[in-house]
Amino acid sequence: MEEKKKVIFSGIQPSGNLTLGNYLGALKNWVKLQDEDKYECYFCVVDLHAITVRQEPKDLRRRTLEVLAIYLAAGIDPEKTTLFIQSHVSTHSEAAWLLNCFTYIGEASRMTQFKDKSKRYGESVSVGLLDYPILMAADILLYNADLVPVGKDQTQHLELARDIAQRFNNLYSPTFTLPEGYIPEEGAKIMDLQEPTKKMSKSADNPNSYILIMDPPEVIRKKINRCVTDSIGVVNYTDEQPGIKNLITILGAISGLKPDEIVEKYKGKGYAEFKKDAADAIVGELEPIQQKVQKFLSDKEYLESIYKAGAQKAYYVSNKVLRKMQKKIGFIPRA
Ligand code: ATP
Ligand code: LTN
Repeated sequence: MEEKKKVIFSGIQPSGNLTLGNYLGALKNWVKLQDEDKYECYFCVVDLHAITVRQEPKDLRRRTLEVLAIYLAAGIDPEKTTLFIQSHVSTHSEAAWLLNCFTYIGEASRMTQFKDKSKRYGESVSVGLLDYPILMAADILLYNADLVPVGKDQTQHLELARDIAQRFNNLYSPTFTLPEGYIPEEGAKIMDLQEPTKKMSKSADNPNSYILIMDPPEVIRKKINRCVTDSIGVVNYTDEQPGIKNLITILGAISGLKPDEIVEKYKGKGYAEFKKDAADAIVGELEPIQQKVQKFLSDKEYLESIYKAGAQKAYYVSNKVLRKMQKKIGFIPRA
């Protein structure tokens, strides 16, 4: 008999326009994993997560479809992979409630993402933001995912998912697979172009801080040209030069070159040339994707057929696990 394939689950929020960080830290690796043909992959547009901060309804609708189109344009193949929209699969919300009751306030409020974001919103931070990693745990555990490809910023959330899974397994009986993170070597953390000690984020206030997957070539060139570097003037991969280090990471993730190979290549050359090459590489990578995104977005019927089939499959798989959880907790099985 064929051995059971390992399961992969991941998602991106439609909470803003996707950045180069999302692409290099997440999407590009998903495509690689999918193409290895040894995993059963589920990739989701996590719109339930997006509403942990206020969203304009029409923007949320537009972006949700755009994220789906970006998945497809980046090379996610719906023939091989289950692609769906989180809110279309009700098991996620249901399982999140159950898991809430197996998570401690202390654990949830220790999450750095919650602490960072709640600083910004103060007292009016939503309970949803605290609950965010528990919904994420539900996403992952419902599919018994073995591997979760994410950027480095998500490792703490993954550990929480493992802790919750283990707690449930210990209290009842083995129910969930303990998921492992799968953090790419290159591109694990792309930094803000203006403050290169912070991660590049689609919710940053200054648009010069990030490159969007959909930024036109001239905008990409301008942003790279303006990105913060230093006065040292030598292309080196070191924490003392976080701006240059970040560009090396970006170039490496796109070209496959190792940081020291890039440093070697730019020995004796100035930042201007280095920046120009980095911008060329980014444009070269993103331009074909942008064209495909436009093509997919102009075919709403096709998009609909993809997310409809994806939700059906996802519901079927996740509902079995949800029923198991309910049964173990002590709910009366439905007649
Ligand atoms: P926000 O910036 O609004 O908090 P986000 O972009 O971090 O959002 P998601 O859209 O949920 O959050 O992230 C999707 C994926 O992209 C995750 O796997 C995350 O680790 C990855 N990711 C996001 N930003 C970066 C980055 N700067 N570098 C590498 N990976 C990133
Ligand atoms: N919190 C994640 C997005 C996310 C996710 C998931 C990632 C929600 N559910 C399940 C992997 C698996 C983030 O990247 N910001």
